[in-house]
Amino acid sequence: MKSVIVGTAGHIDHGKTSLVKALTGIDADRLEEEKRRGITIDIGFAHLELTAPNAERLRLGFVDVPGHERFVRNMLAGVGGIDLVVLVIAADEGIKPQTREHFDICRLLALQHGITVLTKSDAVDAETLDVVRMEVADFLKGSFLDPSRSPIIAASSLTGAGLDDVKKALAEVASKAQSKDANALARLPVDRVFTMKGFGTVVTGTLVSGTIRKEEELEIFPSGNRARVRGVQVHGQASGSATAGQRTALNLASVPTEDLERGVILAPASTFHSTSRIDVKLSLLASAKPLKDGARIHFHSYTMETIAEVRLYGTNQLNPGEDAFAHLRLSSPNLLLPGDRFILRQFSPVVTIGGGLILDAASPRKKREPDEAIQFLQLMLTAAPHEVLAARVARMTDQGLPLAEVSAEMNLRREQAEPLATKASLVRAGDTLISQVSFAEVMTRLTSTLAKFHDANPLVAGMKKEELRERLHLGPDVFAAALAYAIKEKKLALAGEHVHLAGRGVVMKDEEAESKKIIEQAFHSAGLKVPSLNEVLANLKVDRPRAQKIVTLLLRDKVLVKLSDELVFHQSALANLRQKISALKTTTPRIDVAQFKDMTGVSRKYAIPLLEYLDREHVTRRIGDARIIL
Ligand SMILES: Nc1nc2c(ncn2[C@@H]2O[C@H](COP(=O)(O)OP(=O)(O)OP(=O)(O)O)[C@@H](O)[C@H]2O)c(=O)[nH]1
Ligand SMILES: [Mg+2]
Repeated sequence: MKSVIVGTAGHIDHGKTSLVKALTGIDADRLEEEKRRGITIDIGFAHLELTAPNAERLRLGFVDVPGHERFVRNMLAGVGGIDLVVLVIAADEGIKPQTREHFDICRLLALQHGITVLTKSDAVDAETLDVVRMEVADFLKGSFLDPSRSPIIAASSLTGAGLDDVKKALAEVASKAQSKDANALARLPVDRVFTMKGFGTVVTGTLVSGTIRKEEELEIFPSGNRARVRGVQVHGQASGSATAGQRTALNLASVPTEDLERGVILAPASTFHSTSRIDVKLSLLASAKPLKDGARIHFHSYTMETIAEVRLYGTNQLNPGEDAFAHLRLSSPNLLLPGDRFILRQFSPVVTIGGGLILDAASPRKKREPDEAIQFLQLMLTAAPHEVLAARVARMTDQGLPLAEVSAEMNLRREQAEPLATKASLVRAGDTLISQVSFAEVMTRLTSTLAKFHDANPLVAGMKKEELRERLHLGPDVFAAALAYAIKEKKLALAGEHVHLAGRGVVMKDEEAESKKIIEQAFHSAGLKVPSLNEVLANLKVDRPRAQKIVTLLLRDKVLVKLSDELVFHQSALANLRQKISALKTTTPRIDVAQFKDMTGVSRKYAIPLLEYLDREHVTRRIGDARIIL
């Protein structure tokens, strides 16, 4: 059965709630104060099943809104998720201020379907009804409710006249209206929160996309806290799941109620991010005052509202009836996505002045030239999805865009994002997408960084992988892909953990590697009583120049430490010495050369350079012929 959400709209007292009741039998005015005052204050709900002309069964969920000018913000909380509108105009009053304001809101939300009902037809004569009908037809001309494509029906909730025509027309438009996408990622903007005895926390809302199942874990925006769905109700009936286009109630487990209020949004956990910076296409109503750059306004989207600051791109002022690209900075963040519609109301006095379409909810922090921003947003507005993806990936340059972020930015499932990435000819670096241009730049930087390194370090095998990645400021995915590609292309090669340019770097042959081990071992086991370097080198399999090269490498890597031309120590021997001398501090704070010789067993020839080394290392300080231990 197709589920469609129908909203009412129209001036106060024009008969919206009465019409909903006459059609559905349900009184949508649920508050005691509403019943007492005879007006609607907050949104109310009802439902009706109908059969479409093509015999399709339809379930209409009604959201009845208040007409009072002071409750437009409640009207906005209800109208965000509707698929079609019933514009209600009382035949005895005609078009009034909130007829216009509600209708403006419907147009700004880009509603495509609806009908117009002239209520209280019993209260006027046929002639008056004709005049009102003409006035209304004129008012609707050129809009989505233009009389040529959408009926204007006179009806009376009191006598029942015209109600069948209203139902018939509703069934017809409802069957034409496009269903919300039940396969998309779920979003439930919450319009009511209450606790039920023995039941716990319940939230309700119009499920604007996707499907929510019992036992699912949802994330609450903007708090980021999690909630488990303990139960689902659709139009008051328990159900295993709710699908897009249904009035939905969820019984939530493990949620602090202070986390929940009208305006929060529930969505699958770990999928989206809250944002307070959005780029939009904004339209100013012809009836509004000019909107200046930097103006503060009230921002409404779905059930949320907040204050926002408008930054116009490329202009200082937007004139009535005009459009512009703009950046909105919201005073409280929430989950908003490209394609979402919003309404702007003047800061004070509070009247509806415009609205628009969100194009980018992942707007970069870094300052851009207005032209650059405008060009990007124009593309977001008009380009095909794979081009939009390409532009979003390109702006991330060499950082690339992880697939998880594609989901968050574009409101796509991974299965939808992957084919787009292929179509956009993007480079796939693990789970990250990067443009071909950026990837080529990474390759250039990779080889030039290594070339520089080799020039500066002719005797080193190459750069450590991690060091190279950090030097290039790359994420792990992009770095790994670039490295793998460069190796495949034989531009680079790996030697253990070291990366070097093909044909560069120091490559040890077997006997060299063995000699290196022998040298290291000789010095390591000698401790402080080191052999002469000549002696060690003479016993190696490799020739003298190559042996010298190996020693240079060991010195560079700080495995060996040179204290004078003839004296070379293993770093571990020196470390031991430093430790041993430091440990003496409490018992023998002062030592002379003789004591040092006794203690270490080295000759004077070794003792002096070693003590000078300790002075340099700030382990000791020379005073006359003695040393104090620091
Ligand atoms: N004669 C006549 N009176 C009607 C009709 N429909 C509604 N009324 C009366 O008009 C008044 C307002 O009706 P509501 O249905 O509450 O109007 P509303 O548009 O819901 O008002 P708000 O929600 O406050 O904006 C009530 O006193 C109704 O009895 C009708 O078809 N004929
Ligand atoms: Mg009402």
